[in-house]
Amino acid sequence: MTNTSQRISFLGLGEMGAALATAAVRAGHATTVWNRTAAKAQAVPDARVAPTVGAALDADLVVVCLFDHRSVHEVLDPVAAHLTGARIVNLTTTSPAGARELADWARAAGAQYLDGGIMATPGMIGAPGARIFYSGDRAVLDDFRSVLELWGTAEYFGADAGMAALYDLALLSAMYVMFAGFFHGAAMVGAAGVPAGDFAAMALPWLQAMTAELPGYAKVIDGADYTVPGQQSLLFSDISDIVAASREQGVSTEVVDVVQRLIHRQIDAGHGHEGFARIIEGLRSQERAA
Ligand code: FVH
Repeated sequence: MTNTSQRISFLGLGEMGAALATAAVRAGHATTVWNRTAAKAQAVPDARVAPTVGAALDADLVVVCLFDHRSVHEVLDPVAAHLTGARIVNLTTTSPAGARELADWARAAGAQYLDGGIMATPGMIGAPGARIFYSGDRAVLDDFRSVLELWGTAEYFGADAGMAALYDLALLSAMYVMFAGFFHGAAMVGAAGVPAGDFAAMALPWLQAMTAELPGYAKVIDGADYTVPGQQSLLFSDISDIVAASREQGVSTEVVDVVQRLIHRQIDAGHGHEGFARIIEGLRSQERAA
C-alpha cells in the first residue's frame, strides 16, 4: 500500500494494461479503467469502470496502453478538447516518429506527455527484472515516479519523446534476430530428429557465453577501426558451411542468407581481412540510402 494515493486512469485493458492497472490497485491508488470492449474492464477487481474515455480523464495521471499508434489516436482524438492540463503516459508500442507525433499532438491539446517502452511481459510487471524506458516530459516522470516504479525500473532517455521507443525497438530487433537464429538452428538439427528442447538446452549456455562478446564488438564499432588486431576477420566469418549444411538438411537458408550477404558486401568491397563487426557499415549505408 502507498501512503500517497493518486487517481490513476487506464485506457486499454489488454493483457498489459490489465497488469499495469492491477499493480496500481494493489498499491492503493484510486484506479479507474476504460476499455473499448467493456467486458474486459471487469478484469481488474476494485477498479472503478469508466463508461467513456471522457469519464476516465478526471485523474492525476492517464495511462494509455493500447494496441498501436493508430488506436491511441482513435481513442484520444475524440476527447482532445478535454486534455488541457492532463498528464499522459503512453505505454503503447509505437515507432520513434509515432511517439514524437503523439507528443506534439498531446502538447498541442494542452497535455504533458511521457512516452514509454515496456521491456517486460505482462507476467513480469512489478517483478524484479522489469524495466520501462521513458522519454518526453520529465515532470510527468518525476511527479509519478512512485507509480511508474510499481511496474518496473523506470529509465529516462531525455526530452525527445522518440528515444524510449528507439531503445525499445533496437533491443527488440536484437531479440527477434537472436530468436530467428535459434529457430534456424533448431530446424537444422530437427531435420536429423533432434527435439527442439534438446537443442535449447545446448543453445542456452552457448548464447550466454557468446553475449560476453558484445562489449568487445561495441568497442570496435565505437572506435570505428576494424583493423585492430585480435578481431575475427570477415573472411574467417564467411558462413558458407552453415548455408551448405542448412541446404543438406533441407532447411531454408533465408535467415542465414541475410548474414552471409552482409559479410560478402564487405569482403567484395575489399575489407575481407578486417573484423566481422564491419558489417554494421553495410547496415548504416542502407539506413542512409533509405
Ligand atoms: N504483451 C506484451 O508482452 C507486450 C510487452 C511489451 C509492450 N507491449 C505493448 O503494449 C501494448 C498493449 O499490449 P497488450 O499486451 O495489452 O495487447 P492486447 O492484449 O492485444 O490489448 C490491446 C488493447 O488495445 C485495445 N485496442 C486495440 N485497438 C483499439 C482501438 N482501435 N480502439 C480502442 N482500443 C483498441 C484493445 O481493446 P479491445 O480489443 O479489448 O476492445 C486492448 O485493450 C501494445 O502496444 C504492445 O506492443 C506488450
